[in-house]
Amino acid sequence: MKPAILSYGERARLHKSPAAKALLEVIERKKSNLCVSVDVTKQADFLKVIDVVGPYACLIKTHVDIIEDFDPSLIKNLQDLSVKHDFLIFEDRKFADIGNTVALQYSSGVHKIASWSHITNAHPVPGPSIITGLASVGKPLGRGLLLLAEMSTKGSLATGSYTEEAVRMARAHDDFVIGFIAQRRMEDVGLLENAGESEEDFLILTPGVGLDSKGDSMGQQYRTPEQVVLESGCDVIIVGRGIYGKSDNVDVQAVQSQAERYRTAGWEAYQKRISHKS
Ligand code: S5P
Repeated sequence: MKPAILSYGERARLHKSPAAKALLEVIERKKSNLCVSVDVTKQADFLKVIDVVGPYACLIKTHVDIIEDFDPSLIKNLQDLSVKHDFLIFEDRKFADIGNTVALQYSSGVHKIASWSHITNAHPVPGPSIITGLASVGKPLGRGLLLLAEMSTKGSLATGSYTEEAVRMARAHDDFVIGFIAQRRMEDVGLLENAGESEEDFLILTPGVGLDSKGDSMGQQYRTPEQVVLESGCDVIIVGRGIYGKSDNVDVQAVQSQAERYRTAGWEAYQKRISHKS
């Protein structure tokens, strides 16, 4: 059965990846398919936003390298919030180098991403060796990888045969790749005719989501949760500025009400999707 017509809970029971299973379970438990992208540059703002949005999110997406006053205590505080509010952590590192280098970037350096991030992502541009490099570090820890099969930006080059190759790479490494950053479902992408019904269940996490704006001045393009989850069949909406607003002036009340609003919009779109198709 196609994942888009199954509930998150049913998919959690069927999934063999521990990271995908954990994400699907938290989505079902919290009735939230909202991932909040917390792209702020000060530790205090970062932790404040996460503490406010945590109850509404299944996943918190980080860019740890933009934190100006980073020190290792931040990771401990982030992990404590992840337990307090029951969400998973996704470091949006967008690895893009040879296997040996990405393995080092993932395991080592200041940030030691693999030690705390349940999910991370990579560009497929180097070919399958990027997956084997990252898997050598992440698989023993039960982590999961998303491949960037498409991007939300105007003029993205991740289209056509590039997207198809990303999907083929994921299929060949589905013991570590749990899904895609993409704008739509990928089940039919790159399949030969007569390939038959596939059993695969790749999660689709989708950025470029906004209820009040169509984009920004730097090429970002937004669609609504309904377009993303109901019309395009995606699983998780990724929302950044639509929720936290201006990063230099965090308004706790506003952040909380936006998180609630996006969570409701994402969940209602999912409920419509599974009731339409069953
Ligand atoms: O195609 C993409 C892939 C990603 S991961 N487009 C994106 O916007 N992202 C990320 O999602 C981006 O790096 C940012 O952290 C977030 C979108 O932020 P927003 O403020 O535009 O919602």
